[in-house]
Amino acid sequence: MNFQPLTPELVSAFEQIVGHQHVLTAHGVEAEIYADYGRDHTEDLHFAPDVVLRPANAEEISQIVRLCYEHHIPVTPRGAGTGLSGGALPIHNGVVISTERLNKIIEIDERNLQATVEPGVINQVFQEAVQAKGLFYPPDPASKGSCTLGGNLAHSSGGPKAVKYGTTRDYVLNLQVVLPTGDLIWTAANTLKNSTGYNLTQLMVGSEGTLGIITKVVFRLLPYPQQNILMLVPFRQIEQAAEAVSAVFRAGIIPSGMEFMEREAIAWSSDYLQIPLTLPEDIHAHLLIELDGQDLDELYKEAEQVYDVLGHYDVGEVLLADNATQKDELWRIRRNIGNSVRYNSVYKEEDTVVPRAELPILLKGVKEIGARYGFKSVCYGHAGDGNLHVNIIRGDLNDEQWNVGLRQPISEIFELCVKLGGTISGEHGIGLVQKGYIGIALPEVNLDLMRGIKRVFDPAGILNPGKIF
Ligand code: 2HG
Ligand code: ZN
Repeated sequence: MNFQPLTPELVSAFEQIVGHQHVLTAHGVEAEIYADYGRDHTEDLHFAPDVVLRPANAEEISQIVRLCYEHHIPVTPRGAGTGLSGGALPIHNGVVISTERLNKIIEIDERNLQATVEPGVINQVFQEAVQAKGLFYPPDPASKGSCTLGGNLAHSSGGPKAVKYGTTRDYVLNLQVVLPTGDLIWTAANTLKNSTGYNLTQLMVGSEGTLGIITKVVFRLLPYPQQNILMLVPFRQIEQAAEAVSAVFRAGIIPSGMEFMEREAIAWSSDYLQIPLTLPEDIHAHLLIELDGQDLDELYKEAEQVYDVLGHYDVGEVLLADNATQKDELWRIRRNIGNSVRYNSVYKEEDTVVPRAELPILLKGVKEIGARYGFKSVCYGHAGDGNLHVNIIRGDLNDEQWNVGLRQPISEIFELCVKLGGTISGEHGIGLVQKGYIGIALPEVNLDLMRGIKRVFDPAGILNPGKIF
């Protein structure tokens, strides 16, 4: 990649476009603020951009990208920097384009149950805005309070509700995108159905900021489910918690949340949040199960069926959260596991995913590989999707063990996923840190097709270079 250095003429051209106060360089703002634009939530990695630009709208982004295309300057698009595979890291320095100022909810169309939104809107802000109108936008990443919709689109982010409602890609009707040449396009129409040529919308969703910068999105919405039941189920044997997951679905229940947490995950998070939680010695894992809908009586009947299924396992006393405060507390504990692990240690996040009923074999395999190679892991995640987050804890591993020694065991974990019919990332994407493993999941012919698509969209190879492949 023959990138050119940034010149003072280009920096002043950027100032003409976004205004002086929205051009940040290492010398302009406090070092810590500037440094933040060079990291995301991936391990403790940092890459310094040459300049950070904070455009106000799609037209400004289009002008910036056109200049970078003409002058071979690498561009890294950025939402809130909560990504977990290094997607927002400017690994070739150059320009970081932050979408933080594209933070408007343009329209909530109650007639069509659609909304037009800018990418810099925080996920939870959008969820609450539509909920105020009785509408529902289900995708709810653990980081929903800080992550942006643009980043959710870049990875087709999931979250606990994905098990019943699907992920971000299932709600996208249309996208306005700045292509790596600077051209501005809409990918489709604002329709629930579309069979007009290749699906550029779905190609863009999950492309991790490598095929275009999303500047507007039209989402479809659902009516808000007014009722929900939440239960925390303790298991004496960790494998049985994983087995019970698919048993609930086989009983005909589709929960709106089916989260697995091994003992340390729930213990570290409740400590981190200072939320007291009694954990009997003999309890080694929990399932957090949510049922939602419009009719509470129906939900209690479903809960009875779940209890019947759980009766076949060695479970402790089930906690049925019977008020909003208790529900919020249990969800806060689940949503902060990642933060609590980050607080305790640098970690490598392996976002493994397999067919749901294979989870017990995956879990057992991960622990066996950990024992064989001498690393500790804290496992939790969206068990209903067969998606297990394996947090490998750095602890006292030295640089050699951390950066080289772990490659083999991580490869074995991914090989096990693929053998079970799964793959190497369910929601966090490939970005920078999983690049070296993508060949375990995809043959060269598939990767060549993807490289060809990248060349068509980004002939100069300037957009988020060095990611995925
Ligand atoms: C979750 O499900 C996130 O909690 C991972 O996908 C969170 O590692 C994290 O920060
Ligand atoms: Zn997750």
